[in-house]
Amino acid sequence: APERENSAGTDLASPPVRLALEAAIRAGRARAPQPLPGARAVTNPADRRELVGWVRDTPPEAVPAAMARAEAAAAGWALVPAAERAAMLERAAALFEAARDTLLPLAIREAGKTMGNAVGELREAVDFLRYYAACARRELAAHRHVPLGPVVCISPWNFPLAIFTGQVAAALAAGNPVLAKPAEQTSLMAIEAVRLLHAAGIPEDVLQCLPGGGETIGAALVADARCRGVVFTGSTAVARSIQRSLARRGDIPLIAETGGQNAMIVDSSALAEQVVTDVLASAFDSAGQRCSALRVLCLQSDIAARVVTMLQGAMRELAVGDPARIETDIGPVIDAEAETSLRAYLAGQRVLASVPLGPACMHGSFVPPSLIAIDHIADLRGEVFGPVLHVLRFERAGLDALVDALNATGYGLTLGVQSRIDETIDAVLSRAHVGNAYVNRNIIGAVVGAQPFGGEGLSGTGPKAGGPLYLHRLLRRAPAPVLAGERD
Ligand code: TXE
Repeated sequence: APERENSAGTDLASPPVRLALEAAIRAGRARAPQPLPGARAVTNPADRRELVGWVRDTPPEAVPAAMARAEAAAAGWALVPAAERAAMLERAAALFEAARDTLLPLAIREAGKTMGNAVGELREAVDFLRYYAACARRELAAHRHVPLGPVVCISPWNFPLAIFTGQVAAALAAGNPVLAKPAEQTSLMAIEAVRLLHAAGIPEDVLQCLPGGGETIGAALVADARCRGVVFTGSTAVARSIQRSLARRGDIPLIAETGGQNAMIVDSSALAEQVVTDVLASAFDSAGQRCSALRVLCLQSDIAARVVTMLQGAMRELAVGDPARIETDIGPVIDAEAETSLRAYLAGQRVLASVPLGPACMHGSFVPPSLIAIDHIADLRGEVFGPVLHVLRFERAGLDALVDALNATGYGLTLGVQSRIDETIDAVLSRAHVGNAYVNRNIIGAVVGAQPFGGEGLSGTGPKAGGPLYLHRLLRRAPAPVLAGERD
């Protein structure tokens, strides 16, 4: 895959940027946010005593009025030329870049992102804005396309800026009014992003942000008869419930991106040092809270003991702690609930390695990055959304059966292969059912425009985000044409 361009103009390695970021975080900490009446407090997952801000959730009775506003704005927005809509998104991209001293500290303090991850988030959000703007200019400007109408965008907390912005930008570029329901844990980031999109010229009725609960506000938005399309990223269970809700109302398109049971298959020809570097990044970056993250490392028996020993050594060097410090490799998980459920999961396992947590982790939602031994793919139960990596041994003769077992989990998001034998790589790739495969590298990359991202089966519906087909799912499809004479 091509390397991502430094699109947000932010080079974290440069000392001025790092100093400015640290100063912005300090300033944010020093300013005690004013409590809003009827609002809930948002605290920093790295230190739950630190107040980051206040969010006023949408009352459920406000949903029909918001839908009515969106519906009333639909015709006018559809008539705005695609090139003008694109220009607004491009202006928003520039505003996002200019707001980095607000957005990066929020990603760190509200979502627990490390500095590097926060920068990556901002870059990806900006890339999505420019990419869908370019698609609209290229594909929608010359011909008339009919948008769907009000589109509901429901996003998760793990990429609170990138996924949120990507969903919204695509739906707007296609000419739809948007009702965006961000994850409860990361509403401040979404509110800030929407403020910038409005400042770029998107009318307030065309883009509304409705923070609040999933089962209350999210479900009510989806169930409203005026909702003409849904874009969702999150758990498979919620995606299913949305699908059921929409099924009662005919042909309402749903784009769902959900989780994965992602594996890396390493044969005995692989370069062990490369494997260790790639495994650490793929499994533990973002504290494992990526739908693409590596969950199960499959090692050919001949090489297994050596790689596990090397991983144990490398894990001792990982710095887990305050994500606002540049030297931190791994920050907290999103909240106390996630910490409790991950710790409960770890309690019953055969732990091969566990990174000890220092005093910096005392008041936050931290989980020790851990390596767990399993014997069979079928031992994996559901998606473990945190810094937990399972390790499994296989024999060369069992390679096809291993890939079949991975396919049988029903998920099909990412897969890595590490080998210096082309036949092995081809054998795995031609058998596996996955959306994105990575050969002799880490599996955390998705590059807007260059390497579109999305899975199969339980992992999502397609089309891939950041890819050429995405906008088309957000347009009304003409009924399938019937040739004269073919009717009964
Ligand atoms: O996701 P949810 P959560 C997976 C991962 C994780 C699990 C739970 O497995 O452990 O999801 O995370 C809204 N109708 N991923 O709880 O619950 C909700 O408010 C309509 C994978 O955050 O699916 C939020 O805005 N909306 C992943 C969004 O759905 C509803 C990223 C996602 O919440 C709703 C994050 C309902 N009935 C989690 N219930 C990835 N693929 O990257 C909830 N919501």
